[in-house]
Amino acid sequence: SELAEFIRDVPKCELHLHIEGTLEPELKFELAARNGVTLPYPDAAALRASYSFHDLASFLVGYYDGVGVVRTEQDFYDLAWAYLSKAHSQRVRYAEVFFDPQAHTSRGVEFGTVVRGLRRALVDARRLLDLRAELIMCFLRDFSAEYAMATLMESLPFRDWIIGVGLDSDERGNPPAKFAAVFARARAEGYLLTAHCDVDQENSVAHIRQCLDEIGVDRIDHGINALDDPELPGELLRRGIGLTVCPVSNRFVTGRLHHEAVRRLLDLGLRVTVNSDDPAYFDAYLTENLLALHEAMDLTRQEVIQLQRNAFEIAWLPARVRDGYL
Ligand code: ES4
Ligand code: ZN
Repeated sequence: SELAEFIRDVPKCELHLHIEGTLEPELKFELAARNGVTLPYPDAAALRASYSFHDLASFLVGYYDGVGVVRTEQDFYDLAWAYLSKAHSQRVRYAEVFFDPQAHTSRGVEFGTVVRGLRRALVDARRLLDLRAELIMCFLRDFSAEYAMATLMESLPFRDWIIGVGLDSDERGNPPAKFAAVFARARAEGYLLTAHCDVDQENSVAHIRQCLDEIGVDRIDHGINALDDPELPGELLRRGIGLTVCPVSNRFVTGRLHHEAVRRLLDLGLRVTVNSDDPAYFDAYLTENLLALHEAMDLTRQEVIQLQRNAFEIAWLPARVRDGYL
C-alpha cells in the first residue's frame, strides 16, 4: 500500500536497540567457527527454528547464553557493523545503541575490547553510510548494584564514547531504586539516564514512578504501563519524557503488540517512539515494527511522521544536530 511505501522510505531514528539482540544466527555460526566454539545446532536455520520464547525470562536465558561466541574486538566490530548496515538499508539516519558490558565482562571479555570494537563500527558507519550512532551502556539489573557501580567506574576511560546509561534484563524483583546510587553517580559523570520499565511487569507503575522520583531519568524504555496510572501520563508530558516502545518485542513477551497504547500515547501528545529491541530474535527490524503496527491499527501518515519526529526530538543529540534531522 501507499502507507507501507511511506513507512519504508521515511527517514528513521532508532532509540531502543540492544546490539546483542542483533546477532543473527548466520553471524553467530561464523563467529563460533572463528573462535572454535561448537554450537548445539547443525546450522543457522536449525538455530533459528529453535527460537521459542513465551516470556521475558525464557528469552533472556538463551539471549545471554547465545552471545558467548562474541569475544574479540573484531567480533564486536562485526556485530555492530552488521546491524548498522541493516539499519542503513531501512533508512535509519540516527541510532542509539544499547550494549550490556556485563554480559561480556562476566565471561572474561574486557570492557575495553567490547567498547573499542563497537565504537570502531560506529565511526565507520558515520563515514561510509552517513548513519550517525551513539552508545548507551546498560546495567544488568539481575546483577548487584555493586557490580553495576564497578562497571560504571570501568567505563570512565571511555566516557567520550558513551552518551548515557540504561538498565535492562530481568525486571522481576529488580526495581530501579536498587540502582539509585549508581544512576546518581552516572549523572554526576555527565551521562544521560534511561531505564527499562518492561510491559506488564509485577510492579510496572511503581517502577515508572521510581524512575521519575528516585532516578530522575531522561527517558523510559517501554513504559507503556504509565497509562495504568492517573498521574503518570500528565507527569511524563509535563517533563517531556519520551517512551521507547517496541511493538513486536511486546508481542513476543506478552502476546500483544499493545498498539492501542501507542495510539493513546500519541493522542495524549506524549513523545512515544517505535523501536526494534532485539531484531534478530524477534525477526523484525525498525521497518517491520512500523509495518506490524500499521497492520494492527491502520496508522495514518501523520502518525508515522509524528513517531519519527518524536524519536528525533527525544534523541540524545546536541540541539543543533537534532534540528538538522527535524
Ligand atoms: C531485553 Cl526484551 C528485553 N527486556 C529486558 N532486557 C532486555 N535486554 C535485551 N532484551
Ligand atoms: Zn530493551
